[in-house]
Amino acid sequence: MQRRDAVKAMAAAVVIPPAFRWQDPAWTQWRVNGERVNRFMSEMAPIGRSPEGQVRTGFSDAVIDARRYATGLMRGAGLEVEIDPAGNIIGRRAGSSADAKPILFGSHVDSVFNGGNYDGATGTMCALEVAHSLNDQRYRNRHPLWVTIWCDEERGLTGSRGFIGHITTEDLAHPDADGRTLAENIRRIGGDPARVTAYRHEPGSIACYLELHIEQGGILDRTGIQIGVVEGIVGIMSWDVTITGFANHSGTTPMDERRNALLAASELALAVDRIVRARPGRQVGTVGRFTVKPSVQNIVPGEVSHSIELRDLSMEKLESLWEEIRAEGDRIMERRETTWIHEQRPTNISAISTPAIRDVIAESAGSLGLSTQVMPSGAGHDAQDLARIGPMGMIFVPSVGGISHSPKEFTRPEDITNGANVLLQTVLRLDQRLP
Ligand code: HGY
Ligand code: MN
Ligand code: MN
Repeated sequence: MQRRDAVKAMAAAVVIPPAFRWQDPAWTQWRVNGERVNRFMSEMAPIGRSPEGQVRTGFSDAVIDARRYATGLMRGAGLEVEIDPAGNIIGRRAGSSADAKPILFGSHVDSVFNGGNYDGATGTMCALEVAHSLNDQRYRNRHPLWVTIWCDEERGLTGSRGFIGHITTEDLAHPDADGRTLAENIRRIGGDPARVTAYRHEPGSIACYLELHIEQGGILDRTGIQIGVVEGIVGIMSWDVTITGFANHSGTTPMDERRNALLAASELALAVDRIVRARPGRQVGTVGRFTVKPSVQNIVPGEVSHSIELRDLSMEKLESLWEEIRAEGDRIMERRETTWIHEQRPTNISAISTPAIRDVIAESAGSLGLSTQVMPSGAGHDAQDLARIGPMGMIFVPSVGGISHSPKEFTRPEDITNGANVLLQTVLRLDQRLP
Protein backbone atom coordinates (compact mmCIF):
# COMPACT_ATOMS: atom_id res chain seq x y z
CA MET A 1 0.00 0.00 0.00
CA GLN A 2 1.42 3.43 -1.02
CA ARG A 3 2.45 5.67 1.95
CA ARG A 4 -0.13 8.35 0.95
CA ASP A 5 -2.90 5.80 0.86
CA ALA A 6 -1.76 4.43 4.20
CA VAL A 7 -1.97 7.92 5.78
CA LYS A 8 -5.44 8.47 4.23
CA ALA A 9 -6.60 5.09 5.56
CA MET A 10 -5.29 5.99 9.04
CA ALA A 11 -7.03 9.41 8.95
CA ALA A 12 -10.30 7.79 7.87
CA ALA A 13 -9.96 5.34 10.74
CA VAL A 14 -9.79 8.14 13.34
CA VAL A 15 -13.20 8.55 14.83
CA ILE A 16 -13.71 11.92 16.57
CA PRO A 17 -16.07 11.08 19.41
CA PRO A 18 -18.98 13.58 19.52
CA ALA A 19 -17.49 15.13 22.63
CA PHE A 20 -14.60 16.35 20.55
CA ARG A 21 -16.52 17.16 17.41
CA TRP A 22 -15.34 20.60 16.19
CA GLN A 23 -17.78 23.19 14.84
CA ASP A 24 -20.17 20.83 13.15
CA PRO A 25 -20.97 22.60 9.87
CA ALA A 26 -24.56 21.42 10.38
CA TRP A 27 -24.98 23.90 13.27
CA THR A 28 -27.19 26.07 11.09
CA GLN A 29 -29.63 23.13 11.08
CA TRP A 30 -29.64 22.73 14.84
CA ARG A 31 -33.02 23.20 16.48
CA VAL A 32 -34.20 23.36 20.08
CA ASN A 33 -36.38 20.71 21.63
CA GLY A 34 -39.78 22.40 21.47
CA GLU A 35 -41.46 19.84 23.70
CA ARG A 36 -38.81 20.36 26.39
CA VAL A 37 -38.91 24.19 26.47
CA ASN A 38 -42.70 24.16 26.66
CA ARG A 39 -42.46 21.59 29.45
CA PHE A 40 -40.20 24.04 31.29
CA MET A 41 -42.92 26.69 30.85
CA SER A 42 -45.67 24.41 32.14
CA GLU A 43 -43.53 23.34 35.12
CA MET A 44 -42.88 27.00 35.93
CA ALA A 45 -46.59 27.93 35.73
CA PRO A 46 -47.78 26.56 39.10
CA ILE A 47 -44.86 28.16 40.96
CA GLY A 48 -46.27 31.23 42.70
CA ARG A 49 -49.71 30.95 41.10
CA SER A 50 -52.71 32.28 43.03
CA PRO A 51 -56.38 32.19 41.95
CA GLU A 52 -55.91 35.78 40.71
CA GLY A 53 -52.64 35.19 38.82
CA GLN A 54 -48.88 34.81 39.29
CA VAL A 55 -47.53 36.28 42.50
CA ARG A 56 -43.83 35.52 41.94
CA THR A 57 -43.17 39.04 43.17
CA GLY A 58 -39.89 40.66 44.20
CA PHE A 59 -38.01 38.51 46.70
CA SER A 60 -40.98 36.41 47.79
CA ASP A 61 -40.93 32.69 48.68
CA ALA A 62 -42.54 32.05 45.29
CA VAL A 63 -39.63 33.75 43.52
CA ILE A 64 -37.19 31.70 45.59
CA ASP A 65 -39.02 28.55 44.47
CA ALA A 66 -38.90 29.70 40.84
CA ARG A 67 -35.17 30.44 41.15
CA ARG A 68 -34.59 27.00 42.64
CA TYR A 69 -36.41 25.37 39.71
CA ALA A 70 -34.47 27.40 37.15
CA THR A 71 -31.16 26.68 38.90
CA GLY A 72 -31.91 22.97 38.58
CA LEU A 73 -32.42 23.42 34.85
CA MET A 74 -29.13 25.31 34.64
CA ARG A 75 -27.28 22.44 36.28
CA GLY A 76 -29.12 19.99 34.02
CA ALA A 77 -27.65 21.88 31.06
CA GLY A 78 -24.14 21.44 32.44
CA LEU A 79 -23.76 25.10 33.47
CA GLU A 80 -21.60 26.24 36.38
CA VAL A 81 -24.07 28.11 38.61
CA GLU A 82 -23.29 31.14 40.78
CA ILE A 83 -25.38 33.77 42.59
CA ASP A 84 -23.66 37.12 42.19
CA PRO A 85 -23.51 39.78 44.95
CA ALA A 86 -26.65 41.49 43.56
CA GLY A 87 -28.61 38.21 43.79
CA ASN A 88 -28.63 37.40 40.06
CA ILE A 89 -28.22 33.75 39.07
CA ILE A 90 -25.51 33.22 36.43
CA GLY A 91 -25.02 29.86 34.71
CA ARG A 92 -21.70 29.67 32.87
CA ARG A 93 -20.55 27.49 29.96
CA ALA A 94 -16.79 27.94 29.59
CA GLY A 95 -15.52 28.94 26.15
CA SER A 96 -12.56 27.57 24.22
CA SER A 97 -11.05 30.99 23.46
CA ALA A 98 -9.02 32.31 26.38
CA ASP A 99 -9.54 35.97 25.57
CA ALA A 100 -13.12 36.06 24.24
CA LYS A 101 -15.56 38.11 26.31
CA PRO A 102 -18.77 36.43 27.53
CA ILE A 103 -21.98 36.33 25.54
CA LEU A 104 -24.89 36.77 27.95
CA PHE A 105 -28.49 35.76 27.38
CA GLY A 106 -31.39 35.45 29.82
CA SER A 107 -34.26 37.32 31.45
CA HIS A 108 -36.14 37.28 34.80
CA VAL A 109 -38.52 34.92 36.66
CA ASP A 110 -40.26 37.40 38.95
CA SER A 111 -43.71 38.65 37.94
CA VAL A 112 -45.93 41.56 38.83
CA PHE A 113 -48.59 40.91 41.48
CA ASN A 114 -51.43 38.89 39.89
CA GLY A 115 -49.43 38.82 36.68
CA GLY A 116 -48.94 36.17 34.03
CA ASN A 117 -46.61 33.19 33.59
CA TYR A 118 -44.91 34.46 30.43
CA ASP A 119 -43.38 37.87 31.23
CA GLY A 120 -39.73 37.07 31.99
CA ALA A 121 -40.21 33.33 32.36
CA THR A 122 -40.45 32.83 28.57
CA GLY A 123 -37.03 34.41 27.95
CA THR A 124 -35.51 32.57 30.88
CA MET A 125 -36.85 29.16 29.87
CA CYS A 126 -35.81 29.74 26.24
CA ALA A 127 -32.30 30.65 27.39
CA LEU A 128 -32.18 27.47 29.45
CA GLU A 129 -33.45 25.46 26.47
CA VAL A 130 -30.65 26.93 24.32
CA ALA A 131 -28.14 25.87 26.99
CA HIS A 132 -29.62 22.35 26.95
CA SER A 133 -29.54 22.23 23.15
CA LEU A 134 -25.88 23.34 23.04
CA ASN A 135 -25.15 20.63 25.58
CA ASP A 136 -27.03 18.02 23.53
CA GLN A 137 -24.93 18.99 20.51
CA ARG A 138 -21.74 19.06 22.60
CA TYR A 139 -21.13 22.43 21.01
CA ARG A 140 -17.64 23.88 21.46
CA ASN A 141 -18.43 27.53 22.09
CA ARG A 142 -15.57 29.99 21.66
CA HIS A 143 -17.00 32.70 23.94
CA PRO A 144 -17.92 31.97 27.52
CA LEU A 145 -21.73 31.73 27.51
CA TRP A 146 -23.51 33.12 30.57
CA VAL A 147 -27.21 32.37 31.08
CA THR A 148 -28.53 35.09 33.39
CA ILE A 149 -31.61 35.28 35.63
CA TRP A 150 -31.91 38.86 36.87
CA CYS A 151 -33.51 39.38 40.27
CA ASP A 152 -36.42 41.75 40.98
CA GLU A 153 -36.88 43.00 37.42
CA GLU A 154 -40.44 44.22 37.95
CA ARG A 155 -39.74 46.69 40.71
CA GLY A 156 -36.96 48.56 38.99
CA LEU A 157 -34.54 46.25 37.15
CA THR A 158 -32.80 45.74 40.49
CA GLY A 159 -30.52 42.82 39.63
CA SER A 160 -29.32 44.10 36.28
CA ARG A 161 -28.71 47.53 37.84
CA GLY A 162 -26.57 45.76 40.42
CA PHE A 163 -24.70 43.90 37.65
CA ILE A 164 -23.60 47.21 36.10
CA GLY A 165 -22.75 48.77 39.45
CA HIS A 166 -25.74 51.09 39.83
CA ILE A 167 -27.11 49.99 43.21
CA THR A 168 -26.28 52.62 45.83
CA THR A 169 -26.02 52.48 49.60
CA GLU A 170 -29.31 54.41 49.74
CA ASP A 171 -30.96 51.81 47.50
CA LEU A 172 -29.77 49.05 49.84
CA ALA A 173 -31.38 50.79 52.81
CA HIS A 174 -34.68 51.43 50.97
CA PRO A 175 -37.52 49.36 52.54
CA ASP A 176 -40.06 47.68 50.27
CA ALA A 177 -43.79 47.44 50.95
CA ASP A 178 -43.09 44.51 53.30
CA GLY A 179 -40.69 46.66 55.29
CA ARG A 180 -37.61 44.62 54.26
CA THR A 181 -34.67 46.63 52.98
CA LEU A 182 -33.10 45.79 49.64
CA ALA A 183 -30.01 44.57 51.51
CA GLU A 184 -32.15 42.13 53.50
CA ASN A 185 -33.91 41.00 50.35
CA ILE A 186 -30.69 40.46 48.41
CA ARG A 187 -29.29 38.44 51.31
CA ARG A 188 -32.55 36.44 51.40
CA ILE A 189 -31.97 35.16 47.86
CA GLY A 190 -28.28 34.36 48.32
CA GLY A 191 -26.68 37.64 47.23
CA ASP A 192 -24.12 39.57 49.27
CA PRO A 193 -25.26 43.14 49.96
CA ALA A 194 -21.91 43.98 51.57
CA ARG A 195 -20.26 43.56 48.14
CA VAL A 196 -22.98 45.07 45.97
CA THR A 197 -21.81 48.68 45.88
CA ALA A 198 -18.31 47.59 44.81
CA TYR A 199 -19.68 44.98 42.34
CA ARG A 200 -19.81 46.09 38.71
CA HIS A 201 -19.21 44.96 35.14
CA GLU A 202 -17.57 47.79 33.24
CA PRO A 203 -18.59 48.99 29.77
CA GLY A 204 -16.82 46.77 27.23
CA SER A 205 -16.62 43.78 29.60
CA ILE A 206 -19.15 41.63 27.71
CA ALA A 207 -19.30 40.54 24.06
CA CYS A 208 -23.06 41.15 23.95
CA TYR A 209 -26.37 40.55 25.72
CA LEU A 210 -29.44 38.93 24.19
CA GLU A 211 -32.91 38.75 25.70
CA LEU A 212 -35.94 36.94 24.37
CA HIS A 213 -39.20 38.32 25.79
CA ILE A 214 -42.92 38.30 25.09
CA GLU A 215 -43.95 41.49 23.26
CA GLN A 216 -46.50 42.39 25.94
CA GLY A 217 -48.27 44.46 23.27
CA GLY A 218 -50.49 43.42 20.37
CA ILE A 219 -48.51 44.27 17.21
CA LEU A 220 -47.17 40.77 16.41
CA ASP A 221 -50.42 39.05 17.33
CA ARG A 222 -52.46 41.50 15.21
CA THR A 223 -50.18 41.36 12.15
CA GLY A 224 -49.37 37.63 12.33
CA ILE A 225 -45.64 38.43 12.31
CA GLN A 226 -43.76 35.66 14.14
CA ILE A 227 -40.66 37.44 15.54
CA GLY A 228 -40.14 41.02 16.74
CA VAL A 229 -36.65 42.49 16.37
CA VAL A 230 -36.52 45.19 19.05
CA GLU A 231 -35.16 48.57 17.88
CA GLY A 232 -35.17 50.17 21.32
CA ILE A 233 -36.51 50.03 24.87
CA VAL A 234 -38.32 52.96 26.42
CA GLY A 235 -36.91 54.93 29.32
CA ILE A 236 -38.96 54.92 32.51
CA MET A 237 -39.14 57.72 35.07
CA SER A 238 -41.32 57.22 38.14
CA TRP A 239 -42.17 58.87 41.45
CA ASP A 240 -43.69 57.90 44.79
CA VAL A 241 -46.16 60.69 45.58
CA THR A 242 -47.74 61.44 48.97
CA ILE A 243 -50.53 64.03 49.16
CA THR A 244 -51.54 65.28 52.60
CA GLY A 245 -54.84 66.98 53.47
CA PHE A 246 -56.75 66.74 56.73
CA ALA A 247 -58.74 63.72 57.89
CA ASN A 248 -62.00 64.84 59.50
CA HIS A 249 -65.58 63.78 60.23
CA SER A 250 -67.52 63.35 56.98
CA GLY A 251 -70.76 64.44 58.61
CA THR A 252 -69.73 67.50 60.55
CA THR A 253 -67.08 69.00 58.26
CA PRO A 254 -68.69 71.57 55.89
CA MET A 255 -67.79 71.11 52.20
CA ASP A 256 -65.89 74.42 52.03
CA GLU A 257 -63.75 73.57 55.09
CA ARG A 258 -62.30 70.32 53.77
CA ARG A 259 -58.74 69.58 52.75
CA ASN A 260 -59.55 66.39 50.87
CA ALA A 261 -56.38 64.56 49.79
CA LEU A 262 -58.36 62.19 47.56
CA LEU A 263 -59.77 65.02 45.43
CA ALA A 264 -56.32 66.58 45.02
CA ALA A 265 -54.85 63.19 44.03
CA SER A 266 -57.70 62.56 41.62
CA GLU A 267 -57.18 65.93 39.92
CA LEU A 268 -53.44 65.16 39.67
CA ALA A 269 -54.08 61.71 38.12
CA LEU A 270 -56.33 63.31 35.50
CA ALA A 271 -53.71 66.01 34.89
CA VAL A 272 -51.01 63.35 34.23
CA ASP A 273 -53.28 61.74 31.64
CA ARG A 274 -54.19 65.06 30.00
CA ILE A 275 -50.62 66.39 29.84
CA VAL A 276 -49.18 63.14 28.40
CA ARG A 277 -51.93 62.83 25.78
CA ALA A 278 -51.47 66.45 24.72
CA ARG A 279 -47.93 65.76 23.36
CA PRO A 280 -47.45 64.22 19.89
CA GLY A 281 -45.68 60.84 20.06
CA ARG A 282 -45.89 57.36 21.66
CA GLN A 283 -45.15 58.41 25.25
CA VAL A 284 -47.30 56.98 28.03
CA GLY A 285 -48.08 58.15 31.56
CA THR A 286 -49.76 56.11 34.28
CA VAL A 287 -50.95 56.46 37.87
CA GLY A 288 -51.03 52.74 38.67
CA ARG A 289 -50.78 52.49 42.46
CA PHE A 290 -53.26 54.58 44.50
CA THR A 291 -53.75 54.19 48.27
CA VAL A 292 -56.24 56.28 50.24
CA LYS A 293 -55.87 56.78 54.01
CA PRO A 294 -57.66 56.16 56.25
CA SER A 295 -60.05 54.89 53.52
CA VAL A 296 -63.08 54.84 55.84
CA GLN A 297 -66.54 55.78 54.66
CA ASN A 298 -67.21 58.48 57.24
CA ILE A 299 -63.79 60.16 57.26
CA VAL A 300 -62.68 62.82 54.75
CA PRO A 301 -59.46 61.31 53.22
CA GLY A 302 -56.44 62.86 54.89
CA GLU A 303 -53.71 61.25 52.80
CA VAL A 304 -53.20 59.59 49.43
CA SER A 305 -50.01 57.88 48.29
CA HIS A 306 -49.70 56.99 44.64
CA SER A 307 -47.25 56.38 41.81
CA ILE A 308 -46.62 58.40 38.66
CA GLU A 309 -44.82 56.62 35.82
CA LEU A 310 -43.76 58.13 32.47
CA ARG A 311 -42.26 56.17 29.54
CA ASP A 312 -40.79 57.12 26.18
CA LEU A 313 -37.72 56.44 24.03
CA SER A 314 -36.71 60.10 24.56
CA MET A 315 -35.42 60.91 28.06
CA GLU A 316 -35.61 64.65 27.23
CA LYS A 317 -39.33 64.32 26.55
CA LEU A 318 -39.83 62.54 29.90
CA GLU A 319 -37.99 65.31 31.75
CA SER A 320 -40.10 67.98 30.05
CA LEU A 321 -43.37 66.14 30.73
CA TRP A 322 -42.44 65.85 34.39
CA GLU A 323 -41.75 69.62 34.60
CA GLU A 324 -45.27 70.27 33.27
CA ILE A 325 -46.86 67.75 35.65
CA ARG A 326 -44.98 69.10 38.64
CA ALA A 327 -46.08 72.70 37.91
CA GLU A 328 -49.69 71.56 37.55
CA GLY A 329 -49.39 69.55 40.76
CA ASP A 330 -48.24 72.63 42.67
CA ARG A 331 -51.27 74.54 41.35
CA ILE A 332 -53.67 71.76 42.37
CA MET A 333 -52.23 71.54 45.89
CA GLU A 334 -52.58 75.29 46.36
CA ARG A 335 -56.18 75.27 45.15
CA ARG A 336 -57.06 72.28 47.36
CA GLU A 337 -55.06 73.51 50.40
CA THR A 338 -53.18 70.21 50.43
CA THR A 339 -49.45 69.53 50.23
CA TRP A 340 -47.48 66.94 48.30
CA ILE A 341 -44.05 65.30 48.23
CA HIS A 342 -42.73 63.37 45.22
CA GLU A 343 -39.77 61.04 45.62
CA GLN A 344 -38.19 59.99 42.32
CA ARG A 345 -37.47 56.27 41.97
CA PRO A 346 -34.44 54.92 40.03
CA THR A 347 -34.69 55.90 36.37
CA ASN A 348 -34.45 53.30 33.60
CA ILE A 349 -32.55 54.99 30.78
CA SER A 350 -33.96 54.20 27.31
CA ALA A 351 -31.74 51.97 25.19
CA ILE A 352 -31.39 51.57 21.43
CA SER A 353 -30.43 48.01 20.46
CA THR A 354 -27.23 47.38 18.46
CA PRO A 355 -27.95 47.39 14.71
CA ALA A 356 -25.44 44.59 14.01
CA ILE A 357 -27.11 42.40 16.63
CA ARG A 358 -30.54 43.24 15.21
CA ASP A 359 -29.26 42.10 11.79
CA VAL A 360 -28.08 38.74 13.18
CA ILE A 361 -31.44 38.21 14.91
CA ALA A 362 -33.26 38.97 11.63
CA GLU A 363 -30.86 36.70 9.70
CA SER A 364 -31.41 33.87 12.20
CA ALA A 365 -35.19 34.24 11.99
CA GLY A 366 -34.95 34.34 8.19
CA SER A 367 -32.88 31.14 8.16
CA LEU A 368 -35.74 29.52 10.08
CA GLY A 369 -38.33 30.81 7.60
CA LEU A 370 -39.90 33.08 10.23
CA SER A 371 -41.36 36.52 9.47
CA THR A 372 -39.90 39.48 11.39
CA GLN A 373 -40.71 43.09 12.20
CA VAL A 374 -38.47 45.75 13.73
CA MET A 375 -40.36 47.38 16.61
CA PRO A 376 -39.95 49.36 19.85
CA SER A 377 -40.48 47.98 23.32
CA GLY A 378 -43.03 49.89 25.43
CA ALA A 379 -42.05 47.68 28.34
CA GLY A 380 -38.85 48.10 30.28
CA HIS A 381 -36.33 45.26 30.38
CA ASP A 382 -33.04 44.29 32.00
CA ALA A 383 -31.61 44.59 28.48
CA GLN A 384 -31.63 48.37 28.86
CA ASP A 385 -29.18 48.07 31.73
CA LEU A 386 -26.97 45.62 29.85
CA ALA A 387 -27.00 47.99 26.86
CA ARG A 388 -24.93 50.35 28.99
CA ILE A 389 -21.99 47.93 29.12
CA GLY A 390 -22.11 46.22 25.72
CA PRO A 391 -23.95 45.46 22.46
CA MET A 392 -27.57 44.41 23.06
CA GLY A 393 -30.35 42.73 21.12
CA MET A 394 -33.89 41.66 22.01
CA ILE A 395 -36.17 39.10 20.37
CA PHE A 396 -39.95 39.38 20.81
CA VAL A 397 -42.50 36.61 20.49
CA PRO A 398 -46.24 37.35 20.20
CA SER A 399 -48.52 38.00 23.18
CA VAL A 400 -52.01 36.76 22.34
CA GLY A 401 -54.38 39.73 22.38
CA GLY A 402 -51.47 41.94 23.43
CA ILE A 403 -52.31 41.14 27.04
CA SER A 404 -49.60 41.23 29.73
CA HIS A 405 -49.16 41.90 33.43
CA SER A 406 -52.37 39.89 33.73
CA PRO A 407 -53.26 36.22 34.40
CA LYS A 408 -54.67 36.30 30.85
CA GLU A 409 -51.12 36.67 29.48
CA PHE A 410 -50.50 33.90 26.91
CA THR A 411 -47.95 33.00 24.23
CA ARG A 412 -48.53 29.96 22.03
CA PRO A 413 -46.15 26.98 22.43
CA GLU A 414 -45.16 27.13 18.77
CA ASP A 415 -44.21 30.79 19.18
CA ILE A 416 -42.08 29.88 22.20
CA THR A 417 -40.34 27.18 20.16
CA ASN A 418 -39.81 29.66 17.29
CA GLY A 419 -38.34 32.20 19.70
CA ALA A 420 -36.02 29.65 21.29
CA ASN A 421 -34.79 28.60 17.83
CA VAL A 422 -34.08 32.21 16.89
CA LEU A 423 -32.21 32.65 20.17
CA LEU A 424 -30.21 29.44 19.54
CA GLN A 425 -29.24 30.41 16.00
CA THR A 426 -28.39 33.97 17.08
CA VAL A 427 -26.14 32.76 19.91
CA LEU A 428 -24.38 30.37 17.50
CA ARG A 429 -23.86 33.07 14.87
CA LEU A 430 -22.59 35.61 17.38
CA ASP A 431 -20.30 33.06 19.02
CA GLN A 432 -18.67 32.41 15.68
CA ARG A 433 -18.58 36.00 14.42
CA LEU A 434 -17.88 38.24 17.41
CA PRO A 435 -14.20 38.76 18.28
O1 HGY B 1 -42.85 47.34 33.68
C1 HGY B 1 -42.32 46.88 32.68
O2 HGY B 1 -42.31 47.49 31.64
C2 HGY B 1 -41.63 45.55 32.70
O3 HGY B 1 -42.60 44.56 32.47
N1 HGY B 1 -40.93 45.37 33.93
MN1 MN C 1 -40.35 41.46 31.74
MN1 MN D 1 -43.15 43.03 33.45
